Amino acid sequence: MAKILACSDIHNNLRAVRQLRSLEGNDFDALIVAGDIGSENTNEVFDLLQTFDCPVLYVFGNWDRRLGHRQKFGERCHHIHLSPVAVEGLNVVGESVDGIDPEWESLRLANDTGDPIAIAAARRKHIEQQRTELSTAVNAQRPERTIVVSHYRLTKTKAFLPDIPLFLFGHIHRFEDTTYRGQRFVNVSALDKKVIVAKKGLRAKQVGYRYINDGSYVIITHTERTGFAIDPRRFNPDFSGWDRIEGIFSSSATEVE
Ligand SMILES: [Mn+2]
Repeated sequence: MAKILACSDIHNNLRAVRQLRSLEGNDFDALIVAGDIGSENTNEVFDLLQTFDCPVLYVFGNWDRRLGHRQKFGERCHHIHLSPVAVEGLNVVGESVDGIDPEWESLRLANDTGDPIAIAAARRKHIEQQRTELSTAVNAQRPERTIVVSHYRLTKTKAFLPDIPLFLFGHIHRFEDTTYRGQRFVNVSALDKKVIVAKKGLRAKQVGYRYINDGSYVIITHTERTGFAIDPRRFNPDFSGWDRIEGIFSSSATEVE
């Protein structure tokens, strides 16, 4: 049996990672991060994730544009972009379209004629090329036992990854578990999920808004006999004494401890 913890969208929120750490034990075969780690305290985030005592497999998202594809964050951390890692009878592989990709950087320089249309065309070609590489890497070894991880939900997967049973993604901060044409798509949702609140009975406009982090993630188990089971979990913080404020995001709000 394989047991995997999958999360996403950390957005530099170290406290959210500490909360996750305090909620879960060391019985995972792997940890998966579906992007948006954040580039402000990346090393601290990975140091904490590595305390789970298992490989940390990640892809990049739009918050990770300043991070290098080949940057090293620790012995146990693996950027799984086009690069499968074996986990208890499964393979886990990913796709990063964000971050500093040395292959694209050299292509971009070679194509730098000052023509933005030519650059855009080269970029599209490069992404297509990566999809082909991903498809080749996946189909080379038991695609029916492979999990594909990306930050944005992949589309048209029946065309280039037809035998993959499970896709994990993030970016949209909402848990989702859907099956489409026999393939399962799970939004593992956000560890960093700030809910704006105001003290019950007080006039928020006068005393200011606060936030409570209601992060969520999933636990994935896999057995040969029963296939994949997805168990969504959340921090479930105590909202008693607070009113949730919908439709407002206050960047000056401080966290309720
Ligand atoms: Mn994102």
